[in-house]
Amino acid sequence: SRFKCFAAEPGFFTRLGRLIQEKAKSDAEKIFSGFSKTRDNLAVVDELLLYWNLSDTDRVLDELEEALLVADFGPRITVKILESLREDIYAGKLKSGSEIKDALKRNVLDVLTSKGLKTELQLGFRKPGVIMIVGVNGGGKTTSLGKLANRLKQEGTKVLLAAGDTFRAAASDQLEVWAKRTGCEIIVAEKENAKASSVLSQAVKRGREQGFDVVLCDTSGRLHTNYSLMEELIACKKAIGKVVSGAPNEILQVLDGTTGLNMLPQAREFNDVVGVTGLILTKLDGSARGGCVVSVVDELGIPVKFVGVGEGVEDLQPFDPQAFVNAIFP
Ligand SMILES: Nc1nc2c(ncn2[C@@H]2O[C@H](COP(=O)(O)OP(=O)(O)OP(=O)(O)O)[C@@H](O)[C@H]2O)c(=O)[nH]1
Ligand SMILES: [Mg+2]
Repeated sequence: SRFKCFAAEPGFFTRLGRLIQEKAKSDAEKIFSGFSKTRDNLAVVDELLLYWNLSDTDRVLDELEEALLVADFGPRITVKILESLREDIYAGKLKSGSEIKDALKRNVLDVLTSKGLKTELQLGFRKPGVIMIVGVNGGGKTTSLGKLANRLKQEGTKVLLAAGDTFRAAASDQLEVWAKRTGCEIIVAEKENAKASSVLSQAVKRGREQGFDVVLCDTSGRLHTNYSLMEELIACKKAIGKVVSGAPNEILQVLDGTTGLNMLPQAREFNDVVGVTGLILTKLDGSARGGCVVSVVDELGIPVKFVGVGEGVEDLQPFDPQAFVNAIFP
């Protein structure tokens, strides 16, 4: 592949991250269709603004507020955006419905980009780059890991999967299916009751010895309130770091997009315990609450790196703020 010839050069992972990110722009249709439910939820915005006139402003802004809250933008951002629109309307800076809509889009984009958060994967300088996937049960960790493996594979990288979910019996079988589907190698526990941390550290060792570019580590689902299981994650992180210093380079937390703002407490807790470097918001195709993407970035200051917009292998998309804004406010 066109990527492989750069493999020995410095900047390998920077280029890889950028290449993947650029795909989001060429694949804006997937993002667009993935956010259809949220877009339907926000269609009222167009109706409101189509017939807007100055004397109507307070009523229209009240209804706009309602629409943003229903789509889970969260009270803080909603109030902030509405205040800014109100001010600009009464100052005479926004003179038509379409100008108001453009300003709304600009405001949302600002929230997503103002902190300068990096949406590309950051895999450091050493091989293998290690990504650990964490989150509560059933959020879509293993599926997202499989889709990510597929994407990395498409860029010509050599990927090793690590079945760190030693808790659920069928978990490694599920990951083996993804290994076959994507043509990646996989490390699973050699014996029953193996510790997750030792499986992951073995995998990273093998990744280092056999020249893998990236090791993707699955972990079992756990509630953020379960202290001993959260401790296990710390042990996994440490064990990986002993093999390759600076690893895991990315700790990506998977959040179920259908839960909307309810994802915030678990996101905070995981971040406090293991230090989350990026978020993957899944199942947005089944959610009308896609505004949570904006509130989660604003509340946590952690970038959304990928969004899951369907069950297919291609349906994990790099997050592009502009494509997202265009998808929800067409
Ligand atoms: N529609 C849709 N479904 C998804 C998406 N991501 C994951 N799923 C589905 O969510 C379900 C759970 O996915 P898993 O990947 O097994 O979740 P997990 O977090 O690994 O679960 P545990 O390992 O049990 O904690 C599966 O049926 C997936 O197909 C998505 O973006 N869109
Ligand atoms: Mg899983």
